[in-house]
Amino acid sequence: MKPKLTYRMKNAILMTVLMMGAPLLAGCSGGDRDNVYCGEGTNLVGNECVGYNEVSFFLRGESMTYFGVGGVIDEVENPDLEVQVGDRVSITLIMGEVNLHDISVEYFNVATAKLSALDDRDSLTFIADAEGTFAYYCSVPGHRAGGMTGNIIVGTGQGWSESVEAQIGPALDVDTDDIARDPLDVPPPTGRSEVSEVHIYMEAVEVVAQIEEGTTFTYWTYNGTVPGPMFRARVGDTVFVHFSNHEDSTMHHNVDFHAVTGQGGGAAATESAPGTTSTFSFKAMHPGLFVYHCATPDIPTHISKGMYGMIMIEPENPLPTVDKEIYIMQGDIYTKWRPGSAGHQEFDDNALFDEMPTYVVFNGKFATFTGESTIEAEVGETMRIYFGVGGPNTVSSFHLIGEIFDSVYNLGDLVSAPLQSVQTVLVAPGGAVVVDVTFDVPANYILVDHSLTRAFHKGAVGIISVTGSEDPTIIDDSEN
Ligand SMILES: [Cu+2]
Repeated sequence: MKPKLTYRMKNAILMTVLMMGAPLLAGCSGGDRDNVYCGEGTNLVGNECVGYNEVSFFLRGESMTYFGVGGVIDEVENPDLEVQVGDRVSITLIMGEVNLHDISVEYFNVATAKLSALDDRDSLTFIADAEGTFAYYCSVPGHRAGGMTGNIIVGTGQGWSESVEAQIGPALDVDTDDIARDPLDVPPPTGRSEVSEVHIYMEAVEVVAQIEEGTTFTYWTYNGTVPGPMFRARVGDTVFVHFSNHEDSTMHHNVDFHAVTGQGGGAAATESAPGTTSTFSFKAMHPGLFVYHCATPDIPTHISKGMYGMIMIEPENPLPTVDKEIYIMQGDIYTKWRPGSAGHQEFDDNALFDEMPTYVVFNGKFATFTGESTIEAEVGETMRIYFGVGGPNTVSSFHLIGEIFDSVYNLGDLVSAPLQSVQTVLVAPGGAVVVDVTFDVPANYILVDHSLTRAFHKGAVGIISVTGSEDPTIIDDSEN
């Protein structure tokens, strides 16, 4: 607290000197704001011409933090920047690392350029013409939530600091017609009883796609879809991961496999700058259905924007065969506007911090498996659903309206005997489950997160449309 007082006092003394030395209200022609001309060295604040100081701050961007450079804020993390009403304020960003950062002050509608190279610098300037407390922050997705934010305190810091409600911008051109991975895109069982080497190929790609009709969102993905591909290996196999980060990416990316025993699940070994490739291998020590996800800071942001998928490590005794296998993952997305807002949705760091998702989705999109994307099946068919939660934050109460799961390989455990006859199964973020269901009568069965606000308002809903012969001994609704 001490530096603040010191700085404020110094500033007050400077102001006093300036006030005594210059006829500050000269050139001010009265109360009508439109006709006011303020003389040199003064700025219009309200209806008055007020003498100002030139106030400069330097901030070094490093490790998801702004560090003050010089003066009373030297080496202070995310320092309060204290100025007087009317001051002409300049803030210079100095890059302390290779990353992507800027400084934005939304209230005064100014920002520095986005910088990436070590020691790069750029400045913003504005006139502090309103008393209050105003945030400065890094506008790169995830960086505000990751800690790159502080306050500009103008005058007492009290007063009107309400920011204007921003309007959604127009929808962007899409890079892909469908961000959702086809739920039927499941690799076949290995069919092996011997161990082997398995090679898997992953590419981090950042794409614009529709999150719902008329609304676009910038996703970060593995191989261009949400979730990334499902992979399959067998316990004891050695898996070689070939990971590349597309040259057009704005961010570093990597992958952390929950199936890996060892440092970060492979995150450090795969950390890749745009346009680079890395490889590592691991031994599949445990059978199970495992989530993988990006673990580059800000990790929750990378996951929320779509960087997750699953790998199945088959047990020595394979699961019984079924007619159809499908692959679904739930994720929570944090945007500035609610679902149904036409335009380009922006990521909202504050909503992420508060864990208040605007969208909760299956395979990346609002109400994905409806309309033309409805999943189809026939009466008598057995279906196995590989279901995981990428999150980053929401637990799923996974439920299929109109059916009961015959078998549940709870927690993705493929060794223990499955649970039988289950209505709803809890799946943690970074967790998975395998459920088997047999369709006995035709219906539109509805997949939901049974935290139903998420299903019916935020998008965690899909349909399995089952056709075939009625069976009135099971359900007789012919009277309706
Ligand atoms: Cu990433």
